[in-house]
Amino acid sequence: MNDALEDFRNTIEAAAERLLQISEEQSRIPKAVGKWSAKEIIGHLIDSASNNHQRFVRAQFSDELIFPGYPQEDWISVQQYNEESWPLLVQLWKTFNLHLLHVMSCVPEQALKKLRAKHNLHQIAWVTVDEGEAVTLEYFMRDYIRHLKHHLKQVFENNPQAT
Ligand code: NI
Repeated sequence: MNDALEDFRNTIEAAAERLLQISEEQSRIPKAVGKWSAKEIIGHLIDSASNNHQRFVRAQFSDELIFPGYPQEDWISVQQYNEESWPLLVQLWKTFNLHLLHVMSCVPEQALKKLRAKHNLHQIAWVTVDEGEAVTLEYFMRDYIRHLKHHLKQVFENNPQAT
C-alpha cells in the first residue's frame, strides 16, 4: 500500500498547484452542454472524499464493506458547486485528500488485507467487483485513488492551459 500512498501524495500536491492555474471564469465553463465544469468535477471529488472518509473509518469497525451510494448528479446540483469559489474548492479538495491519505496510512495491515465476503462493490466501486468475490479494504482504497485520478485527467484535458 505504501507505493500507492506515496503516489497519492504526489498526485494531490501536483494537481492542487495545476488546478489553481485555471481561472475562476474558466473553472465554471463545462466542456460541452450536459458535461461538468472543473468546479463540478472537483465538487464531485469532494463528495467522493466525504463519502469515502466515512467508509474507510467505518470499515475498521466491521467485517463487511457495505455502504450507501450517493447519486452524483443530484449531489452536484443540490450543492451548486458552480456558485462556490474555485480556490476554496481546490483547497478543500486538497486538504480533505491529505487527511484521507493520513487515514489510509493509519489502517493496520490486518484490516487492510482481511478478505471481506460481504460487500457491495458491485454497486459502489469505480472498478466494480462481483458480489460473490471477496474483497479487501486495500482494494477499495486503491479504487478510490484510481477514480480520483480519472477525474483529474478529465479536468486537465478540458483545461490544457494548466500545466
Ligand atoms: Ni466519478
